[in-house]
Amino acid sequence: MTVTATTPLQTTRRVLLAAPRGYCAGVDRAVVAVEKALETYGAPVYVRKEIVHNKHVVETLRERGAIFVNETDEVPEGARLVFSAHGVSPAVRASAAERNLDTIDATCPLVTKVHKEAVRFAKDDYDILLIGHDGHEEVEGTAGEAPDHVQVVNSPDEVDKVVVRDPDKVVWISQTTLSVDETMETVRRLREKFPEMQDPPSDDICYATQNRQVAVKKLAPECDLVVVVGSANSSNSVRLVEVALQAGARSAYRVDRASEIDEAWLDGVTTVGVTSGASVPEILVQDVIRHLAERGYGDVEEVRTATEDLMFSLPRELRAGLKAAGQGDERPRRENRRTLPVQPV
Ligand code: 2E4
Ligand code: SF4
Repeated sequence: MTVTATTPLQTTRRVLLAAPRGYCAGVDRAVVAVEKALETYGAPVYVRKEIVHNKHVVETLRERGAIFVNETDEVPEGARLVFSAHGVSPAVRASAAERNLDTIDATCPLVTKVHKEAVRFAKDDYDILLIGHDGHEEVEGTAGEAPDHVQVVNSPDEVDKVVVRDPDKVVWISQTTLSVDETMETVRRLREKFPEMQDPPSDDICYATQNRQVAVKKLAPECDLVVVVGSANSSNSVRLVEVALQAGARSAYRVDRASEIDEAWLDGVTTVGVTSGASVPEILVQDVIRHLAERGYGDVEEVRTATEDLMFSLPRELRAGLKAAGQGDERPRRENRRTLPVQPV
């Protein structure tokens, strides 16, 4: 008889908690930018679109005096407007300037990097294949840098319909929050079609997106259920559900908050994986952990695949404003503070 080594059968209820999870450097910077703008200039501070795609963050900032708008023409002439972390096109900047808006640009620097790639390749007259989701704010902003050169490729299945002017002058770039595996499949099919296609100068899918996917992949095969905390319009959070299922989780769901966990999801479940998207405050994850502990899942083990210490300085316009108001731009590291006040959820 051949005896093979197997993992001992897990019989006690437990939680595997992914790390890294939650806030990335770009989200932290954007949320702090709105908080500091409110503290320094007073309410209202206008914000174009959701500063990050998280209901709790948006509701909390709204209570403090932020006014979220869809477009610049909803903002009174001369008022202060923050651009969200997902970035804006030059057309949006121009319309804000026309209205004399005092803008604070909270675009994540890693999104700005992709904008610069689009500008550079358009200048060299490349056909730019932007892998990303049509209608997502980040894709609108990046495509808006070079609308005549960019076409959006939503998925591997869309590769068949891509047409370019010169197959020897094509480059692909991407949204920052995609599934790494699905994007690589899109790139593989594009390269089959356009063998001379150029790669972007560096990874466009950012470090935070990649790290959160690696962590959830590690714990997913052991999980009967994976709970991803994040909002429905948060691309990177939704991708974590897909990645967990592809990596072997028996089931995976996204919730905005603990109370959305359906009791039926826990039927027969021994191991629950928990993670959160890059726009999700840690207090929402801790609520989920408490909720699960009350149902017998009190044993929590962290599964860490990377350590993150990146921190971006605040937007330049805000730093100048803080200096003029005699305030500093320092902030404690994310892990040492609550970015948002604790509220009943
Ligand atoms: C800016 C760029 O892009 P996604 O929908 O995942 O945004 P979310 O606000 O959930 O996450 C933060 C973020 C912001 C990610 N990339
Ligand atoms: Fe920036 Fe990445 Fe965070 Fe998006 S997920 S805000 S690109 S660090």
